[in-house]
Amino acid sequence: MKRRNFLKASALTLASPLLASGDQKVKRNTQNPIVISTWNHGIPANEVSAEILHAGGSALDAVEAGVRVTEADAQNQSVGLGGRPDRKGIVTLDASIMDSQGNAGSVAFLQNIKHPISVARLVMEKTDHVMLAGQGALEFAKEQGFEEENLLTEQSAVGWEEWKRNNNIKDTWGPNDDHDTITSLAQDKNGNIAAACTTSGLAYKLHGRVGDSPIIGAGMFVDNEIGAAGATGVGELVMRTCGSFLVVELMRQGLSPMEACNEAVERIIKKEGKNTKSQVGYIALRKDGEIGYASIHKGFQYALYKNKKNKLYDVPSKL
Ligand code: SD4
Repeated sequence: MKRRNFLKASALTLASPLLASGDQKVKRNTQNPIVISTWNHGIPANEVSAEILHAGGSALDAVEAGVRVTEADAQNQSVGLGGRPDRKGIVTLDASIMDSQGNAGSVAFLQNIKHPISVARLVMEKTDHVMLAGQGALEFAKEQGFEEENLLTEQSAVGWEEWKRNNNIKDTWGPNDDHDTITSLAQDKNGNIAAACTTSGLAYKLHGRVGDSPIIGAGMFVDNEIGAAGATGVGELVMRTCGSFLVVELMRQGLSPMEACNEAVERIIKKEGKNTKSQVGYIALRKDGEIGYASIHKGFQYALYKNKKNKLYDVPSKL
């Protein structure tokens, strides 16, 4: 093949799959709000998001309001108030948010603020930055009017004491063990997509540990031309594979949301081996409203609001 023809041919093979989902072949869903969230706490979160979407609100407002329900729920021990603490007994929170324009905001290692997702949104909207961490994030939150409060509930303190007594220091987490972040993806009546992710991270983690949830492209990612994806589970495995970004990019290359989630999980299994005890789950939402999901182990669930129904579904395991 002549050099010029070869270049032309390779450009075509590269370009066509890259455009597959971004072009007209995948039609944008409008007028039919959709929300997909991780785990069973996704149900009450979706309820709130759906109300906003049906009233004509934006996907961004919907995901923020939805995950705030989980953040405020003291019974939920993996997000916001009542989250399980780190090894030092301190609750540290990670959160991120992304809108349909590709704007993003996040906070990491934030303490004493119940709604990290709203702080993340203000980082996105009021600063030139994407991410604030630790003390700086706390100072920013306070400047924005957030009040400090103790997030360690009695229930979580008792769990931590018990964990210390058993000297149960472990560096891997089993399937669905001590982690269940909320990640939420929504599409509004205009067909625009946004995502939010918020967590207290892995229980009894090292002090200072930050997971995937505040990392754009790991915990969640939105490309309005294609769709969105979000993660839950052991963040280290998600970060090492740029999980949510990968799912969206695979959809861009023409994989269905389900195929994309499966491939992202398979890549983790390939690296970790089939004996891995760690759990990771993905959810995805393409711009035509089609969803995808996959997880390494059984136990992962997602809550889907679609066609005015809000239901919880089990995700089959890969292993
Ligand atoms: C983390 N991905 O901090 C979070 C925890 C989580 O389900 O999602 N648990 O690694």
